[in-house]
Amino acid sequence: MRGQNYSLWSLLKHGFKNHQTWEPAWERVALKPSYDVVIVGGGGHGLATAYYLAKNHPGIGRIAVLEKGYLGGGNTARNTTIVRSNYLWDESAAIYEHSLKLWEGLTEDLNFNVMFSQRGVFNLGHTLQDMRDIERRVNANALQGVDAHVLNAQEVKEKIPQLDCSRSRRFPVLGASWQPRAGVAHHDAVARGFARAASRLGVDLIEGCEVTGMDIQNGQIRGLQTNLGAIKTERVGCVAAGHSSVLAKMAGLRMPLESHPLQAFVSESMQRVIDTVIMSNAVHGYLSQSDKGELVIGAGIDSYLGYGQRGSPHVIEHTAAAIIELFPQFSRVRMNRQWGGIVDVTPDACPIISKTSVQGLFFNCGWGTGGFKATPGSGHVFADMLAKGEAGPLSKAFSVDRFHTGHLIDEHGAAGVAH
Ligand code: FAD
Ligand code: PYC
Repeated sequence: MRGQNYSLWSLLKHGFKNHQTWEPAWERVALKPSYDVVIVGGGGHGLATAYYLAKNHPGIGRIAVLEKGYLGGGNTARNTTIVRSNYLWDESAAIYEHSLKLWEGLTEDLNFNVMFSQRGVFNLGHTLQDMRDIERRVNANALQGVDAHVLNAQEVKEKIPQLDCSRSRRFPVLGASWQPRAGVAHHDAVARGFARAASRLGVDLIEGCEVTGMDIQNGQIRGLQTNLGAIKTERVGCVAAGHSSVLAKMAGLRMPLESHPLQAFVSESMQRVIDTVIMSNAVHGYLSQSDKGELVIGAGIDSYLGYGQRGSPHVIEHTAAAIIELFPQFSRVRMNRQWGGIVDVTPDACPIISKTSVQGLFFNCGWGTGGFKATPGSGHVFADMLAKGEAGPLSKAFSVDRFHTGHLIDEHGAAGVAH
């Protein structure tokens, strides 16, 4: 939209012209018979991978992103946009902090406003054990160079006056961890920004293109079958979130993943009442307020496995109860919309960024309930892996081999309420 005039008159003029004079954000191209690198999955991570691959590795050749639906229409369109890096273990804090640093310059880098708002994230503690876990994590963050603080109940109340901090609550607020540089970004803007920038660097973005099979000969990937025809390629990066195990099966691989529904919902629009992000593992809910004024609310995964992008009503009921426990006044707010995504959860709540036993076939998956915050960092390190064929310093701990060697990175605590 560079150079567009945003006056009301201009908006009306373009509206009546049915946007015909608008420059498309990315080029629509036909699928070619062969590519040097193919990325399967056109969510935020796949698009970021394509962008950094084209930008940082210009000699890599022709790149395509194949998306079975529309770009950014999976979990990218469905998540609640929380961005933070306050994880417990060095390996995960490092990759999420790398991502947070990229978020801080992303709007300028893409020349597209991704609406990154560093409004801070609070993780509330309601028991002595919660507070000990918070102190441990914040101390770890201090050593890792991640900005995080322990606040007591009074300090929390000063920063979030609407929060019910009375001692008589069933789960009284004893304190919180607070990451001031954390916040939210706009999910659609992120996908569109990466898509536009990747397209301008010559990446083919193919929507409505479902990968249905893999052509593997002598342990090397040679091509892909799709609903739009077969293509030849010797390097494939699968970034398909909730469908990663389906793709792995096409290659005869078994990934340690479970696909679960994860739901969220929003209220009617209101004046600004919440200017930060609040999460509570104990009462089990989280919320922020969107720029439109809606309360954006979520909690945990539905416990059953499935590929349906919807969830069960009892999860919504428990989530609403948790939010009312924290903010009794919101019991009077009407809820507007509910939806679900499909998230791919690993046993240690950490991602898999890995080569596989098939030469040329790589997976970036298992971000579970927390991958939106990783979008730029994940794309950046995965592009590097696809270009060099090997893990780099930030991705090497996330090899799928850790489930054989036992070098797990248990982030169930910091992965938080949604896990
Ligand atoms: P997706 O956007 O799902 O992209 C994967 C793409 O692969 C999809 O578009 C899909 O259509 C495509 N695909 C699948 N199979 C094929 C195939 N065979 N051929 C071609 N294409 C294929 N994370 C946070 O950090 N903060 C949050 O606040 C947060 N909230 C969440 C709330 C909800 C309700 C949900 C559902 C998720 C949330 N997440 C959050 C998690 C986050 O959304 C995901 O971890 C992240 O979006 C996954 O990466 P992705 O964006 O590339 O996935
Ligand atoms: O990872 O911070 C997170 C998160 C919040 C809600 C869903 N995921």
